[in-house]
Amino acid sequence: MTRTLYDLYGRDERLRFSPYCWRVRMALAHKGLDVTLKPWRFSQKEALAFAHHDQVPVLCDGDKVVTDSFAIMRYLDDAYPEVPVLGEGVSYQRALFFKHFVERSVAPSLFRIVVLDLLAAIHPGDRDYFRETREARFGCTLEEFHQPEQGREALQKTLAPVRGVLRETPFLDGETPSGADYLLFGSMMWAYCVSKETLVPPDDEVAHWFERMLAQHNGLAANAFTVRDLPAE
Ligand SMILES: N[C@@H](CCC(=O)N[C@@H](CS)C(=O)NCC(=O)O)C(=O)O
Repeated sequence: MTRTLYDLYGRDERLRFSPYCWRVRMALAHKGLDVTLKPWRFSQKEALAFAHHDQVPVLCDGDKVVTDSFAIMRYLDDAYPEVPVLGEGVSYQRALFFKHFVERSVAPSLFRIVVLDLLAAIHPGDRDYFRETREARFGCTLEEFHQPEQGREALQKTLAPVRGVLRETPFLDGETPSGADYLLFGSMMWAYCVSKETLVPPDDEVAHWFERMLAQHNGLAANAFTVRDLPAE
């Protein structure tokens, strides 16, 4: 059976930084499922028309088409129930809470730190679109939104409960990583792929956890192409 994931790429086709695609890639690897990545960029909306969607990730699993990263994680648990990533019932509800925590509390701080590096990492043909849509969303220019120190300070505070868990277990989901780890990792990997900025202090529990996450699934993320592999533009 063919399994394909539409995956955002940037100014180099090897640069894959979407936080939502990363959480799905980690979930697929968690379940030992192979996938072919299909490079996609913002201006290629027509390529997703078959899915009636305009954002990545889009997963095509045989005949089944699934959009939205969290829905894909849920689909993977339904279709491949061994080693669940979100689980069911109480476990699912907690993962849902954590997804909102990551998207509403963690991602905005990361955005403040890396927004201009992100702009530079995006394909040149997508930059005007990105600027226009994100400036409309933020209500200010990307340059005004770029506040790395403020972002780092907010991130440190926001990650306090995460740090609390990591003082007790090596991963957010316990002794081995699962859905919660992939949800947070997706966002941190996004920032790490596009920027060399320090996100959390190197001696922080979250920094150690991030290193452990990079190494998971045979170094799937550790081996990913990042801006560190690119010449300066
Ligand atoms: N809720 C969606 C969000 C997906 C999303 O925002 N994807 C971005 C790439 S990181 C995208 O494709 N954006 C298209 C656009 O902004 O036009 C999910 O979890 O999959």
